[in-house]
Amino acid sequence: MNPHFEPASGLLSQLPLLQIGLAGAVAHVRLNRAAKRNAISDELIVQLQTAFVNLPTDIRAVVLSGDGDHFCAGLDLSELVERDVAEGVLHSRMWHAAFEAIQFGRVPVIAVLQGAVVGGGLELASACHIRVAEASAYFGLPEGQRGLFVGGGGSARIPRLMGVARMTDMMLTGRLYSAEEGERAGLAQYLVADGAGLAKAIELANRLAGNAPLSNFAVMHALPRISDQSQSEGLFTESLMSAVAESTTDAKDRMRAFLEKRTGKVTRG
Ligand code: 1HE
Repeated sequence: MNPHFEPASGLLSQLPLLQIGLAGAVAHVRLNRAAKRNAISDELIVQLQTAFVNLPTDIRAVVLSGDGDHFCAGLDLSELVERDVAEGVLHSRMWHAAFEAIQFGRVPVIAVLQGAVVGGGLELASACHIRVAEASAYFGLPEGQRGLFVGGGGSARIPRLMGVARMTDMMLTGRLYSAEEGERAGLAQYLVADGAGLAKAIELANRLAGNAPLSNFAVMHALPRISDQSQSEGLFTESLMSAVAESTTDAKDRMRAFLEKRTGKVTRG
């Protein structure tokens, strides 16, 4: 855990498969199961959901990372062996609920990716809003080789990042994407050196924690829904969302600050 982060207290400190730290408006949630390469057991899924629905109200952004050399090895395969069909559906729905709490929660989430980002690990990463990949990261969907299909929302989220054709190829052939290829294909938005991911994600989290909360909410909640709508419905939703956002005191204060030259310009410097 980054030394600037204070360990969370209360319920958030009682989730042993996660390590949660708080620093100002940013929470750092770390998968704490390096011995099993952060494989996602039922217990871990429940703890992830608990963490994301119980974030302190003053938290405005989250960094999600995995302890050790790998972000996440996906589904805990040791728990899969005895499951019947009905249990399988419920299990998948449990993942959906947890990852919905991440994607459609209150605050944006930035994932730090290193080593294996595979199977359910890639599904978890794709439920986050921004992904920072270290050079060691690699992406794969070995479900095809394991006799499985994605069950954690991957079929809905991953094609929205990289397209159906690329995901089909990954699943059918077992193809792995390197960090660089993943960044080019849309699986990650930032590519950094090994060991530099957490600092980059914290920097980004602090930056977006300073945005108007309603603007962040609109990006997280309206943008993916508008992209699911027809152009006509999407444009109408956009008008409603933008009118709501610009009507807030926060927006008016920020626009006034620019007009009165009290705030920065949009420059590259
Ligand atoms: C695991 C898991 C796991 C590691 N479930 N126990 N996911 C996969 O098919 C990926 C499977 N894992 C791997 O390919 C490798 O473990 C890694 C490339 C990620 C890492 O390799 P390595 O050499 O660093 O570690 P390791 O020696 O393979 O694993 C260390 C331990 O973690 C070992 O346990 P140990 O008791 O022998 O020490 C492994 O058994 C354990 N481990 N990965 C259970 N995934 C909602 S549907 C989603 C469907 C999927 O995600 S399918 C993809 C599953």
